[in-house]
Amino acid sequence: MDNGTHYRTCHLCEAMCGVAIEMKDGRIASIKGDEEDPLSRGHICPKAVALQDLHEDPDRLKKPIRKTDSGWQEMDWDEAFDFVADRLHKTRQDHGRNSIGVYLGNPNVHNHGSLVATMPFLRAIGSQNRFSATSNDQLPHMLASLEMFGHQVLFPIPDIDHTELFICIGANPMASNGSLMTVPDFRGRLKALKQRGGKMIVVDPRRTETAKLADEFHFIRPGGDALLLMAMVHTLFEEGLVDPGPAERLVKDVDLLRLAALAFTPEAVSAHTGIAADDIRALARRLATTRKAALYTRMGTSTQTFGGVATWLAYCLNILTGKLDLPGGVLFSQPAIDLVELGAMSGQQGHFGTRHSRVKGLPEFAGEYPASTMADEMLTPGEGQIRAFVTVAGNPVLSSPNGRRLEEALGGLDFIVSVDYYLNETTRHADIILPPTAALERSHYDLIFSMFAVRNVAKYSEALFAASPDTRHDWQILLELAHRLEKQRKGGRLPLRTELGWRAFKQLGPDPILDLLLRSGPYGADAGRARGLLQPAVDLVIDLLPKRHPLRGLARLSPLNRQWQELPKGLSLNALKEYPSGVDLGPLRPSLPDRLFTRDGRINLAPRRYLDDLGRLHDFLATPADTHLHLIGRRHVRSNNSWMHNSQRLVKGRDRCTLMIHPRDASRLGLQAADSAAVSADDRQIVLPVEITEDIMPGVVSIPHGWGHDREGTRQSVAAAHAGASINDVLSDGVIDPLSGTSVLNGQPVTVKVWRPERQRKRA
Ligand SMILES: Nc1nc2c(c(=O)[nH]1)N[C@H]1C(S)=C(S)[C@@H](COP(=O)(O)OP(=O)(O)OC[C@H]3O[C@@H](n4cnc5c(=O)[nH]c(N)nc54)[C@H](O)[C@@H]3O)O[C@H]1N2
Ligand SMILES: Nc1nc2c(c(=O)[nH]1)N[C@H]1C(S)=C(S)[C@@H](COP(=O)(O)OP(=O)(O)OC[C@H]3O[C@@H](n4cnc5c(=O)[nH]c(N)nc54)[C@H](O)[C@@H]3O)O[C@H]1N2
Ligand code: SF4
Ligand SMILES: [Mo]
Repeated sequence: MDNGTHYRTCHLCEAMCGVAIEMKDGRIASIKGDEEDPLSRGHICPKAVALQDLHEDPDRLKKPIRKTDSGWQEMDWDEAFDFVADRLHKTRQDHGRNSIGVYLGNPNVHNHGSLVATMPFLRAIGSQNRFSATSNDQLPHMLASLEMFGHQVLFPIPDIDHTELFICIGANPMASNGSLMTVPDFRGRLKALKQRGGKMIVVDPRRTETAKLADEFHFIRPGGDALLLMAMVHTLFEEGLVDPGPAERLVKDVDLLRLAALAFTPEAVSAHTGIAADDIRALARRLATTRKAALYTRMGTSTQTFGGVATWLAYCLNILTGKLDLPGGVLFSQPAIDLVELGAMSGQQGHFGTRHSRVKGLPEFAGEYPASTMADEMLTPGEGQIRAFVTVAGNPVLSSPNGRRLEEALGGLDFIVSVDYYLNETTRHADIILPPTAALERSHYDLIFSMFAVRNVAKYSEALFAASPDTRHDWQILLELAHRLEKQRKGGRLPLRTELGWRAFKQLGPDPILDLLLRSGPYGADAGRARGLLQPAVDLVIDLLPKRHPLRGLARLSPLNRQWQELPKGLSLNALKEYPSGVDLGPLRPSLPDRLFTRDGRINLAPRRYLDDLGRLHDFLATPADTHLHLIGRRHVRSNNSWMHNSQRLVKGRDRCTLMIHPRDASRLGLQAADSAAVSADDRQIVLPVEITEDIMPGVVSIPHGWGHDREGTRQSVAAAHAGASINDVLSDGVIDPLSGTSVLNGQPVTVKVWRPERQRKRA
């Protein structure tokens, strides 16, 4: 496009903001919020400019590069694909299929092409040694959804636009713009909430940007959430405040939950949480007695020692107080492409613990092992040891705990290929890097985040720039590798039908699939006259067939499902192209009991796994609170995980990679404002500037993740000049939530000391 305005969705975080990109003479002249976007209504954050910076970044790779004795050398695509397929195939032949490890990073879920191509790619690799950012992130939410609602991606979304009480625990939407709650312009939505008389309560070990806007704020000791939430459940039962409302007839095992919470009185948990018993009781009462209320938890409660139990209890609290399926409470979304129903139709509701990792015996979730055990699987010899590794859009060296150990493990592998457009802390270990096209060179549809949005919307963005012929999209790279690997596996030739299938897939790409899914989805074409004939048949199928029958799934998904008949109709890819700012599909609305996927059609309030983990919670309560400093993470609105520090406009200004510490702790340790501190645990240590602030709870220190760009041999010049230190170089990969396998990224104990470079050097 030469001149004019291009509308699209920003893909950088989960918020799905609409952007209006002004083009002049083939270049981006400005990036602004799109006022017409039905969800973001003109909001963008400072990161939106990075869309341009990423596109124009001279460090961004455009051609495959291969590591040689004389440095990195560019390679042709065809040659590169053959090279990778040969090496992976050889590893598979020599050491078995599980000898290939795969790590999928976060940007994959912001990329519909990758999502469509990942499945065939993983199938072609055929290894059980799969990992992703999930186990450093939202796994406990997926597990709770699977155990309670029968589907791993069916999340209750806070109806922030209609609620009157928003309780936010372990999340900082003012910085993150929401997670498992796509909520662009959180500030504006909060303002509207307050204008209608609503309130926000925040619980966090740090007085965050969100906490500063709260009507009520409580510091909580890291890892204390399960106890806090248990005591709230206890209070509800004790004071007769349990009333599941819309979900009344669906919930089961309420009594088991009551018994489980018996010992956890607010008084008993007060010391371990740092919250007064009266405040805990008041919190439970507020939730119960405010009709339209939503309790929301995120990273701080999921990536910690009791991540599994805490997330489950948060779901329980919403259900016990009648907030589930209530407008203004928490509801399931109804996206235009319903991956929940599509997953269920193909038997992909999810699974957990069907097999266990080789070295530590940790449970798989959704076919993946915990990222914390990746290095174990590379370093421990034996049958099934990882010898070759594939990373796709991931930077686990900075994003997984104990990054240095992971680097050591990567260094010992036979072969690594990375699909990534940066030569960074992880990909520098690769033998070959396959860079995809830039985001603005591909079309965009949010398959995942549309499911988490606080309003149902659909939007398709066409590519802004044409991809040059000598580049490949992520989906093309993945499909090409998959095709070649499959061919190799079959001895060099595929049966004609399979071969033609691959070719057609590679020719078409993901967009025709989008079109098909949109048309056949709940907002798809109006059945018109066909309805008269087909409706009775569809009704019959839905009524008569067993809950999990694929035909029933198909019927439910179709525009002919009566439940969705009042929905707007007529979506298709072409229809969406007519509305470049997106289409509003209305607010979240009740969907129970139809949207449950449990076998008995009920909500399981007390799944066995969680009850089994309560012994550990009792033990924790019985042990006196320890006196260590506890390390937590943090996010900043101008940063995004590990990969946006190469934009000068985003990193400029004051150093943000600091150790936040309370004045009381600082003075005890002799730390002053201009000092650097050494933060350590076992033999791991990093050094970074201190930031003394009363905004952090005494006994707690905070470091953001995604920094540590001072490693040798990377090619991100701006990031290297703003290196910071990686919190994951201190965090242990041996500490996980044993229930779910999630990494403990918040609440690990650390030692902090003043760092005096001169003296240290002399001594050394
Ligand atoms: N201590 C601590 N650790 C954390 C967290 C924390 O809060 N504290 N947060 C965790 C969370 S929530 C997450 S999601 C993870 C993220 O962990 P990862 O997904 O492993 O890491 P990212 O930093 O998102 O790195 C993304 C990589 O993808 C590349 N990339 C970007 N866009 C594309 C694309 O379109 N295609 C391809 N092929 N590559 C692309 C980037 O260059 C970069 O290398 O980090 C986790 N780690
Ligand atoms: N600007 C920006 N936005 C982002 C990202 C980013 O890196 N930068 N990353 C994106 C990604 S991948 C994700 S997953 C989301 C995450 O979205 P959020 O979950 O909202 O992000 P965080 O800022 O990590 O919020 C976690 C909060 O938990 C607190 N906390 C730490 N330990 C505990 C604890 O034990 N208990 C309690 N109650 N709280 C605790 C922390 O102080 C912090 O305020 O953000 C997304 N959006
Ligand atoms: S909040 Fe910022 S990074 Fe996230 S989608 Fe909106 S503009 Fe993009
Ligand atoms: Mo994340």
